[in-house]
Amino acid sequence: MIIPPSHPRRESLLIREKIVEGYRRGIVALEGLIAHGRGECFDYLLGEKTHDFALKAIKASIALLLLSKYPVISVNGNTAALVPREIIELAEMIDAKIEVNLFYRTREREEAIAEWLKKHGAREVLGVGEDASATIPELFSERRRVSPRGILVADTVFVPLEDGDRTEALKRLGKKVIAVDLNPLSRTARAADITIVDNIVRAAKIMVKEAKIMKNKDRRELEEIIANYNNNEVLQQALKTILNRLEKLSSSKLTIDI
Ligand code: PTJ
Repeated sequence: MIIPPSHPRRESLLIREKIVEGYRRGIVALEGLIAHGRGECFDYLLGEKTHDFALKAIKASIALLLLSKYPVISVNGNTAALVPREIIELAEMIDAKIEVNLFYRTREREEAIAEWLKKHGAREVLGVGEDASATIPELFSERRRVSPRGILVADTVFVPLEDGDRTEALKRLGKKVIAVDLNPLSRTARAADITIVDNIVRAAKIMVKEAKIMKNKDRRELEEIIANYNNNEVLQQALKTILNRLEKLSSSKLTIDI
């Protein structure tokens, strides 16, 4: 679909096209289109920009990933369709494994995602076919199948666009969990150690940039960033931002461009 450069919702429509294209390529699940719509709604409420609370969470995430012994980036259909390059760049920066982990798992989608990531420069993609031979206990969705060289042995798992059950299951296994979720009320957002309330499209770019800068910081500096981080406060700030924005808008004359 051709979206004219002058279209006021161009950015949002281009992102939507990536998701639709991902669906056509067999990367995104049909349900992924619905999940994207929910994300769009929260992004709208947040003013479609990266707020300070998200930046704080991004910095804490990079600090944690750099300090981790075995970080793994868990990739689903939506993430692969939206930010394949950024995921690979980030993995290189922080020396992390990339693993495909799907809620609506099919062999075809696992392979399509791995192939898509490799096309964008990934050298190794875990969690495909027989490689997903281990299971996370107490988890009933197809997300329970993980790679014994990846999520199973990870100390920190970065799970953009996750479902709440698995975040809780990973926490019970003693792992640190970093999530990206535009919905500050979701179970994932509440259960993760660090929640980046931002669109993965914006957040992933900033994560790569921050990783490049923070890679040179010493351990003590990184530990201090984590020690000063409070995820509950970040979620409260996200909700307050939505609240204040709506409060302001509801008491002023509404124009088309909110
Ligand atoms: O590829 P699969 O099979 O693993 O399936 C992936 C989806 C996303 C369909 C699956 O995990 C799912 O159903 O997720 P949920 O429970 O709908 O949660 C997705 C969360 O991501 C929601 O809270 C959305 O608000 C949020 N979200 C959607 N798009 C974005 C987003 N957060 C950040 N950036 C986005 N672009």
